[in-house]
Amino acid sequence: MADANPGGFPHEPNYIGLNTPQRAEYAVDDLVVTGTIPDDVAGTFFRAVPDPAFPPYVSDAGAILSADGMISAIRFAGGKVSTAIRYVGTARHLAEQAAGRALFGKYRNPFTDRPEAKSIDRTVANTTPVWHAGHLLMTKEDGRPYRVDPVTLETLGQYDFDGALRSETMTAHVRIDPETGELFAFGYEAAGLASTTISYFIVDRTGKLVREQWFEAPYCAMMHDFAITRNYALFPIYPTTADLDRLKAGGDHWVHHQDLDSWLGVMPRYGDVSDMRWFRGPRGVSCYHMMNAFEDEAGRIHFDQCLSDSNAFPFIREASGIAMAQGDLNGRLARWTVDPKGPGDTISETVIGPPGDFPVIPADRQGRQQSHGWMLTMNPERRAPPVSGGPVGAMFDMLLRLDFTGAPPQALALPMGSCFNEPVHVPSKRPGHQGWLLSVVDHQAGPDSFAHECWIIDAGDLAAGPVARVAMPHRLRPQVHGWWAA
Ligand code: V55
Ligand code: FE
Repeated sequence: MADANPGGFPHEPNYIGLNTPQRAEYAVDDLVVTGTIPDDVAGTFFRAVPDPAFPPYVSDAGAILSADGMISAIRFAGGKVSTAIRYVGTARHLAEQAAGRALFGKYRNPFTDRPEAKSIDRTVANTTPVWHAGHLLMTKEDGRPYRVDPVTLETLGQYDFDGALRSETMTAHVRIDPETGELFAFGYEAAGLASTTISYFIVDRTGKLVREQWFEAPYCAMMHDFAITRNYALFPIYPTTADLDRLKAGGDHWVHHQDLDSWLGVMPRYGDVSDMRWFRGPRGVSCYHMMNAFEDEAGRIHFDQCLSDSNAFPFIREASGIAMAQGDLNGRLARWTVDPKGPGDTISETVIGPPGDFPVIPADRQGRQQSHGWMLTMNPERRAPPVSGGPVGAMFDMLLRLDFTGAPPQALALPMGSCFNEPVHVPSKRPGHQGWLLSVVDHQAGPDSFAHECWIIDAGDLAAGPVARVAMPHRLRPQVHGWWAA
C-alpha cells in the first residue's frame, strides 16, 4: 500500500474533504453486504477514480481534472463482492514516482511542466474505463488510452490499436453500437495541442481499428462527448476554447465564450468526413454529456444532452471572467432536433428533463430511441448545502428515472450529507425487468469523516431504495465515470 498521508497537499477545495488525496492501492475480498445481490449482478463495476500521487508545485484550480488515473474494480461473483484499486501506470505517473515529486504543472498546459517532464506523455488516463473487444482501456480526452489488465488491474501500456491509430487523442466517451458491436470514437486536438483537427474512427467488434478520418472543427473546442444513431455520427461543438499562445504564456487551457455559436456536426456514420453538415446552435451554451441520439420515422435526428447556458465547471467560468452562479446556469436535459436531409442549418430545442448530469441509458438503446433513462440531479427540496467535491464543487444527491413515454419521473433522494457517484446500468435477464443501477454513495458525517457504499438499486423502482448495499473498505475520492462488464 502506498503512503496514505496526504501531507504536503494545499488546503484548497481540490485536496480537502471528499477530494482529500488517498494515494492507496489495495485489494480487499469478502466485503460486507447488507441485503441481497440480484443474480443479474454478476461481473465487474470498473470505475475511474482520479487521485493525485504528488502535491502540486503550481496553483491550479483545474487540477481536479488532472489527478492521476486510478482504476477501481468492484467485483460481484456468486453473491460475494471484492474490490481493488490501482494507479494506472502512465508514463507521467511512473516518471513522477521515479522523481519522487510532481513534474507536470497545470491542467493541460505542458508549458508549465518542469524541464524533466519534456517529451514524457502527460495524459493521466483518469476519466472512463472502456470495456470493448476484451480490452479494458483507461481513457482521457487529452491523449491516447492506456490498456489495463481487467483481472490484475496492472497497466499493460499505452494503446494505439496495434499501431493503427494516427490521432494523438481519443475521447473518454466512446459509443458502442448494440447490434454491430462496433466502437465509435473521436479525438479532438488530434493533431497537437490546441489544434482544430478532429479524428473520427471506428473499431470493429474484434477490436480492429478499421477506419480513421480527420476533419477540421469551426474552432478548437472542448469536445467531451459525442453521439451516434443507426446511420449518423454527431459532433457537438460548444464554445469552450483553447489557444496555443495563451498556453505558451502559462495560461489556462480553457476559456468559455458566451458570445460564440455552438454547432452540431452531422455525418453518415460510415460516410466520409467531407459529407459533414454543420447545424448552428445557440450561443454560449455548454454540455459535458449526451444521454443519447436517435432518428425518428421522418428521418429527423434527436440529440439529447445535459445542457446549460455556460460551462458547468466554476474554474472554467472563473478563467473566462464569467460571473454566473451554479444556480443560474439554466441546466436542462435538452433535445436538439435537426433534419439531416432538409434545407437550412438550424437546430430546434425542446426541454425534456431537469438540470443534472451523468445520463445513463440501457446499452441496447444506444443510438435508438430510448423509452427511459436515468441521471443525477440536485434535490430541489434539500435545505442544506450539498456535499462538496468533484469538478463542479458540489455532488449530486438525487437519482432520477425519466420516462419519455409519458409516465411520471421517479426519484431517489439521499439524506443530507450523502451523494451519488455516476451509476452504471446492469441489464436483467428477466423479461420486462428494467435491470439494476450500481452507484457508489458517499456519506459525510463530519468535515473529514466519510464512508462509502456501493448501492444496487432496482432501475425500474428507484423509490424502493437499494436492494443491497456493499460497504467499501476504505475512503474513496469521487469517481468520474464507470463501466459495467458482465
Ligand atoms: C471532464 C472530466 C475530465 C476532463 C474533462 O467531467 C472533462 C468532465 C476527469 O477529466 O479532463
Ligand atoms: Fe465525462
